[in-house]
Amino acid sequence: MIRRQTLLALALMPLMAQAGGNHGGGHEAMTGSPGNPAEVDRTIEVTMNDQMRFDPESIQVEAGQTVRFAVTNTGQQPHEMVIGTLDELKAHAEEMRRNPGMKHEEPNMVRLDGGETGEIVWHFASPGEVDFACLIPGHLEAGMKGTVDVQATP
Ligand SMILES: [Cu+2]
Repeated sequence: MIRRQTLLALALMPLMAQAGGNHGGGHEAMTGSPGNPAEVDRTIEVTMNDQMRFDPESIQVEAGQTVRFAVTNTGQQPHEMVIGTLDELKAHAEEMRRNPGMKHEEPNMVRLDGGETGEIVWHFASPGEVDFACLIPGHLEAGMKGTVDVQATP
């Protein structure tokens, strides 16, 4: 009986880990929330390219800031910038691999065809590290990701 429960617990563990990586509200406090375009503190320009890179890959902001990411796809292929924790982003990338036709439009992301520009307005509430990535199949795996270092307000 005990052995059976242990096995069940072990079997459930990967599922639980995966569920934790989904769009649970629990992460929101950590990564921030959609920002109010009328309250933007600063604009940061980001480019995405067919070398599967964001430029810059490393961004610093202060906790409490609302940031407008002005994003340009300088490549020919579609790319997207999605903000979240790396676990969340990987789980989402896996979902997209299983459903290639999946359309997703959320305030934490912008998807752009080659040459297009767009923006994300995001409020970084608390200090910590927030990740961003391109979730088009193969892109995150090729290294298309970056981090926002949210520093404590002095
Ligand atoms: Cu991409």
